[in-house]
Amino acid sequence: MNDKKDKNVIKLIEQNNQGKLIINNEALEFIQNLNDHVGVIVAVGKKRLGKSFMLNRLVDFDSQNGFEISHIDEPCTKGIFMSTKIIDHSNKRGDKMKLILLDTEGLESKESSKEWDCKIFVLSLLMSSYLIYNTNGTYTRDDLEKLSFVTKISQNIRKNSSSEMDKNDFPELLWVCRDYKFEIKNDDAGRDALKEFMKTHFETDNLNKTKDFFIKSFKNIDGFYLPYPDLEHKNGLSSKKLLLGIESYKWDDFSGEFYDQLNILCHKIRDNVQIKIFNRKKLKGNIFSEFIRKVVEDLNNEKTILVVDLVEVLIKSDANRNLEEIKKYYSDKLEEFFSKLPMEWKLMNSLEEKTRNECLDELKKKIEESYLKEYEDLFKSYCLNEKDKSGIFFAFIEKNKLLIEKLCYEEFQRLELEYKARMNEKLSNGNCIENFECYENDLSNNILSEFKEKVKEFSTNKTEPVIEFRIFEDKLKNLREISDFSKIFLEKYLENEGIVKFHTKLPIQKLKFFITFVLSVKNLFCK
Ligand SMILES: Nc1nc2c(ncn2[C@@H]2O[C@H](COP(=O)(O)OP(=O)(O)OP(=O)(O)O)[C@@H](O)[C@H]2O)c(=O)[nH]1
Ligand SMILES: [Mg+2]
Repeated sequence: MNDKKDKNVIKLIEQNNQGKLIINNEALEFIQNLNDHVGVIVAVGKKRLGKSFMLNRLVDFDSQNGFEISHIDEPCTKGIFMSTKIIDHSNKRGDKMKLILLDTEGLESKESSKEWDCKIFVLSLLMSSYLIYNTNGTYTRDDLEKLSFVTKISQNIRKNSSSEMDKNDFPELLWVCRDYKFEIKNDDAGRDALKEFMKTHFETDNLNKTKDFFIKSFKNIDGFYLPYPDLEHKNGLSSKKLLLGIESYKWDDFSGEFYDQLNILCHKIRDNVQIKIFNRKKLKGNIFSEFIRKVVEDLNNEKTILVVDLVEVLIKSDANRNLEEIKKYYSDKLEEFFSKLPMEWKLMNSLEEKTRNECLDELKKKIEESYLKEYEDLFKSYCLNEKDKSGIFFAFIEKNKLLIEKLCYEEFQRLELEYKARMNEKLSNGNCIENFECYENDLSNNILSEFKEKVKEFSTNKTEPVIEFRIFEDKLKNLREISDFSKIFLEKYLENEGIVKFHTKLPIQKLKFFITFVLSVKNLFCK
């Protein structure tokens, strides 16, 4: 089907011998793989009026590699051709999209039926986000009626059995008058004249219904006058010569009013082209390709076209797929970051937050706006479900908490042993009572600060589960505490063991304290 493999274009639609529309799957696959919103510029109108030439200029295709143009009086473009160069584009509002250009077969050629023309026209209206209606001379009733006829047919196209299309589902219209012979006062002259022309036409003929259909069928209506091609060439070739041999010249070689106005026209198109929207959803390549498939199928079967349900289902399944991808990315990143827990809470939180925001940004880029909130919430609850403290990040929080507790417990045990060992050593030296209190204080303070040092990095963020030093301090206090003071036991101990020679100058309370402490510690260590 595609006889132009080396070119920037491919056939998208052709006619079979029963007059049905046939889609080229290779071209559809190309659209399907455009993983981005698409802006679709379609040029439609009478044969032999420079449609292909204008589209080539729009994206700087030279005539060798772009849409085929010819200077003979035979229809050149047959069916619908599509650009296959990936064109990243931003319109004047900053909307980012991949541009698709569709060049259609000229209408009213002697070889084609009215029915075929109608299919091409309706298809152009439905597929485009920016429709260029190409006529010659000036705005005429005849041309307006042809366009109105198509908009009337499009009223048979419904979103689904209960809702009609509205103007948001249709493209913006740019009506270009080629070979305009009169003075063009300014760049807006074509637009102002079109407005005036439409107003008088609909009012004079009392065509309110037609007008309603017409107005409802376009997001916006704009017009442009393009003068007769008075091409100038640096080699001094005449305009006629140039037009006849246009295929062999380069854009840079041209100048003149026509060329300047053509460039202004192209600028206008690039500025205003919008993302293809259907049922208030911005379409991406994969959805748009299915949209085309469905519209073509219904047109071929002469059925009422019901496209919305299909589009909704496709957008939803695309959103689900994107969510799954993002979830996987998030989990993989978390696994990677937290393969070496325990980790400082502050660092752990910031790594998670960074990854989550990165994923949300990606989700925003990928998911249709009207579903964004729903899918953002789904993603957030996958990460952190505040309600029931579930979500994948909570699993890491829990793991970190346990590992930090384990680390602290082990550290505590190690220090406890050390404390006991040093106390034991001190107590076995019989002459310890005089400076016992100082010694014990120093030792426990050292141990406390050693512990703090060890676990400090895991306890920096007070808002998160932190290791409470208090727990350690309490344990240490327990270890040091004199709980069961017994004078009898004390005396007995002093008599029998005689390892502690108390200092008679010590006040009795302090003395009791030390001795009881010694006993309890000894008890503890002898267990
Ligand atoms: N009169 C006129 N000729 C033009 C204009 N722009 C381009 N041409 C010439 O018109 C001839 C036909 O151009 P195409 O771009 O092939 O026209 P088309 O509308 O795509 O033709 P079909 O594909 O047959 O419908 C070429 O020789 C062009 O150089 C224009 O604004 N006015
Ligand atoms: Mg053409």
